[in-house]
Amino acid sequence: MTLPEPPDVVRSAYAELVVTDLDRARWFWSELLGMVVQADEPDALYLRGYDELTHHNLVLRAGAEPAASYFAFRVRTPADLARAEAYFGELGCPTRRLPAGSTLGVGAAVRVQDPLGFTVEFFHEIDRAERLVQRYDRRRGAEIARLDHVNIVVPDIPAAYEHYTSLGFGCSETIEDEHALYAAWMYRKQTVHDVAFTGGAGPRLHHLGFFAHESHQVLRICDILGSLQEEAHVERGPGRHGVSNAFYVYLRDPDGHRLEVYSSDYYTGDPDHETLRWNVHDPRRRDFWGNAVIESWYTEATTVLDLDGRPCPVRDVACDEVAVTVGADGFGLSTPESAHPGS
Ligand code: 4SX
Ligand code: FE2
Ligand code: CA
Repeated sequence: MTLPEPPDVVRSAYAELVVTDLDRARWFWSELLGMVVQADEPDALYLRGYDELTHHNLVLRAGAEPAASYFAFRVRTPADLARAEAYFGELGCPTRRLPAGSTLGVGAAVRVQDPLGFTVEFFHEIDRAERLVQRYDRRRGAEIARLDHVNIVVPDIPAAYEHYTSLGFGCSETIEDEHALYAAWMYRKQTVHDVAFTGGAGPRLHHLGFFAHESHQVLRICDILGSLQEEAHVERGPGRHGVSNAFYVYLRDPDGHRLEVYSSDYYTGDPDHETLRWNVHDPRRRDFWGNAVIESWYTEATTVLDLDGRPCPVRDVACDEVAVTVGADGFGLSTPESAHPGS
């Protein structure tokens, strides 16, 4: 199939999470994590990081069940909205035009249900926000700077890789072996990723990755959670990723939505940037110090909603590498034998 020209995606920009208790969500995301409240409505909060110069990186919307409504990519020009509509229309995906203001602070947008089953928004115009880069006096918690990436759970990693390659994304890193692709990190902005894939029953949202500049900000939010006896919000880490080299911690918000505080990855903007390929048996791939990944990180994720706000049914994993290969990308259970075959 020859597809029309895809929209020119600049970066991952924001996402909307449905939360069941907006006050508790505000406490977690704003008071503890330190995201800035940009706008406050009776049923929604609009939050951004300190470096962000646009209206928001996250919308928290009150609802009956936790879910992820959509995630959004900024596109380079207003004409890219029509490109998004034509491109996804040609793929047979449902598409919807949103008039300016449908999301507070955002201009006209196009929402699609993509071939992987996710509701994805494309927008160009968004209100400017006050520059807080050097308002050190206002910083709290993890001192979140901006949204860095979205990680999605998909049953078919090669299909996700092909889809985002067609959309013009580069691939910075993979986890693979001679038989299969287990995970991939793909970018439009000049960092390791805007989107990455975790294998499992999907479509589901795995996590939102928020950028902090320095590793001490990752440690500080862990210390704060410990002091408040809120340590149950810490799910995985802190640690150093093999993939991306980022210093990280994964937290779960009061509704179980997973977020990552992600700091200090690297530049990928050269045109001949090469993909770094990790073997699935390398114990350093997901934690450079070889710490095991806990099971919930692989299995638990957030329900995603379709264009009409209904939960998307999930499809099970096509080829479960955990079941077929001892020490593969499952539960961090690499054995010495699988890490160094034959030794
Ligand atoms: O667990 S991995 O080291 O593969 C990893 C997970 C690397 C970068 C990420 O952003 C991530 O979520
Ligand atoms: Fe991540
Ligand atoms: Ca824990």
